[in-house]
Amino acid sequence: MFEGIKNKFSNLFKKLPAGSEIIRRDEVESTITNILLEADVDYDTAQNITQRLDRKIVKSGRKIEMELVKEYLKETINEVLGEIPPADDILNVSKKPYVILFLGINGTGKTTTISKVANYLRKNGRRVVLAASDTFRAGAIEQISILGSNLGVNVIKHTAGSDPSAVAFDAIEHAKARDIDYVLVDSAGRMQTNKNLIDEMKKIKRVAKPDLTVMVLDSMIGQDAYNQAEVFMNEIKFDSVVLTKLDTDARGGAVLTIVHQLKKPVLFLGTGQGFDDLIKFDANWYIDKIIP
Ligand SMILES: Nc1nc2c(ncn2[C@@H]2O[C@H](COP(=O)(O)OP(=O)(O)OP(=O)(O)O)[C@@H](O)[C@H]2O)c(=O)[nH]1
Ligand SMILES: [Mg+2]
Repeated sequence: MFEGIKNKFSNLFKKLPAGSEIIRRDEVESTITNILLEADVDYDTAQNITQRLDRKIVKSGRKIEMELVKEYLKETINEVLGEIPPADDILNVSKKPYVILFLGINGTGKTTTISKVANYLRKNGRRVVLAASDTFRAGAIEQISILGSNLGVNVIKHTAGSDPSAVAFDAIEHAKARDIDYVLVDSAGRMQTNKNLIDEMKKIKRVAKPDLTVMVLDSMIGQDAYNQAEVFMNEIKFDSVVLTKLDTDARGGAVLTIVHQLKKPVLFLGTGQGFDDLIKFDANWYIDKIIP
């Protein structure tokens, strides 16, 4: 994971042996900007990071070692990630059932993520039910039913084409009647038109009143992930983001763009197709992964 960005930073910081000073500040900074851009960090965020870094370098005087630049870079990224509060701990909630709605464009990994989150909750001793609220895509109900049965988790479903909000509503009633802790609501990623999709999401939100709305974004599409989220955000409020497919050659910089531009925390990272391929996002872990 994050091999590209990690190797580039590693090469940059290896260039000068320990103890030697950097000679061209501007060169180091433009290299860092490029590494960030190549890792799918958007231009504004990359600039913001290098400007802050520059201020730290300038402040510490003219003679500066590469080792210190690295520490400053880590510090800067930590500041960027710390500008918004981290995502809520979904294990530590006071409402029952706690309803989580998963949104996103088709194929980003919503349904797979739901199965992983269900697995995570189950492993932590929580009771879960799934709502098969993607009633639009052929095969979606079957897909989530199979995942549910493999996990040993109940799936509330209606027939294909039925009202997604009604499915969510029933799943919540089911949870209330059976003392179930969490309802995870799936949703369609595509409908006849984008307007239909957005209207449907709004309706599910109105009816299910989710305690947490999670936007699922595919890290493989780089910059577009951010653009997609922005479109959604203007229409439907969401609380946090799950970034999927980080096990592929996705470059991982989207994390910084999401936090800096969308001002939303990253809740989980998806790192594969299996139930256990889910990592709870942590800023220090991320920084250590991208800067060796
Ligand atoms: N490698 C990898 N594949 C993933 C990950 N998350 C999801 N996928 C795959 O991406 C594809 C789409 O995943 P789904 O969970 O069906 O996506 P969705 O958002 O529910 O798609 P729609 O229901 O069509 O809107 C599947 O083949 C998943 O196995 C991940 O973290 N890593
Ligand atoms: Mg799906």
